[in-house]
Amino acid sequence: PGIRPLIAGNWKMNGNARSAHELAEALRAAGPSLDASLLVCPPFLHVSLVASALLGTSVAVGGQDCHAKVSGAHTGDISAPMLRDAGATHVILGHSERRADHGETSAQVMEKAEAALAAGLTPVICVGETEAQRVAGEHEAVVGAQLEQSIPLGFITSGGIVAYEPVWAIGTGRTPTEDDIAAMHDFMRRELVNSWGPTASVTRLLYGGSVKPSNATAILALSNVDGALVGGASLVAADFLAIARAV
Ligand code: G2H
Repeated sequence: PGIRPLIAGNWKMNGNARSAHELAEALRAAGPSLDASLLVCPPFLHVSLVASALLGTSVAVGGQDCHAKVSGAHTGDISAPMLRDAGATHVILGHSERRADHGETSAQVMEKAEAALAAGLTPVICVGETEAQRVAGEHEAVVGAQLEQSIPLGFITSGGIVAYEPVWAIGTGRTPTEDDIAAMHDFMRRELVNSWGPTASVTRLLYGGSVKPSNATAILALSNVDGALVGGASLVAADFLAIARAV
């Protein structure tokens, strides 16, 4: 109670200008009738056009990463102020695909989150264990360390969002059991409140990893699950909205 759920779409490296625009148009009308807030995170190239298409609606737009610096000689990178300028209000940071494909560390995620906050963006920091870590029973230790090492000062008080995405559930169609999700979200809540105080009792904790219309109702009903970070199913407007209606 007290936390309005957030359904966030991570479009990853998919689509083109036309499909991005069509997806935005399909979400335009739906926002006001939902009990959840909506966020979509297109590829950088499409942030501006999606933000324009969603201007004046309650659907927020975010990037999928940002650089820790404001500007400079960083070929191929995009800064937090650039995202803000393009109409974004949020940015996903430390997604496991960034950690795996680009070797991003929690320390770098913290720097990026600081840059995002300084630019007025709300960071969505992703954490999660690998399958080997889960099998070894290290999932809480891993996620606890990621939270400790990637969340900067000011994140909790600024409404920063945390997404739990077990790496082995991403894009695989496999999801943890409901008990496992609830246990991890309860653990994250305890850790955050221990570290940051009572303000963290209203920090949004999203679950991500193969969320789809068929499992959304059960997942979104779990204790301390305040929304979802949706990949594949966010590329189909009807599926994304069905997940939002499952709140
Ligand atoms: C996890 C998730 C969205 P998917 O990466 O961030 O993707 O829903 O395709 O598993």
